[in-house]
Amino acid sequence: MHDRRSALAAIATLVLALTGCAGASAIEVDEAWARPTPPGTTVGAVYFEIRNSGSGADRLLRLSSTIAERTELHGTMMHNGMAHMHAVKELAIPADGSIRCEPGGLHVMLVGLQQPLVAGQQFELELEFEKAGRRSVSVEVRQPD
Ligand SMILES: [Cu+2]
Repeated sequence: MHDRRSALAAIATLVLALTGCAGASAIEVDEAWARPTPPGTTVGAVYFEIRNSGSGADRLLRLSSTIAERTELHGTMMHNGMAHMHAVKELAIPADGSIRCEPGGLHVMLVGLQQPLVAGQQFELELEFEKAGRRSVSVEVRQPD
């Protein structure tokens, strides 16, 4: 009985080691927040941090929300002293690393908001990763820190 248990434990350890070698990702999305929008505005921005504590890189492929017509990932580049936004098709999340979306940098753009974002509200944002699959996060509407 004892031998069998230790054999099972050895197999479990081996399986863990193998999946580690295959480069599993372990994704967490933290501190999701959005700035309140003035009335009449139909675009909003969402910020968060994506952490990958796994041994393999992952990629953010798609985003969606039910509160806007389109949910896009944008980057910000400075050109002649002006900030310009551009669409980012996919975002690599390095193994044992993190990506921060923050004002003036990477952000999620909500285009075609059905109603303004009001401080104190929350809404759901869905992220789809190549390896980690779908994650739903709750976004808090609040003023920047
Ligand atoms: Cu944008």
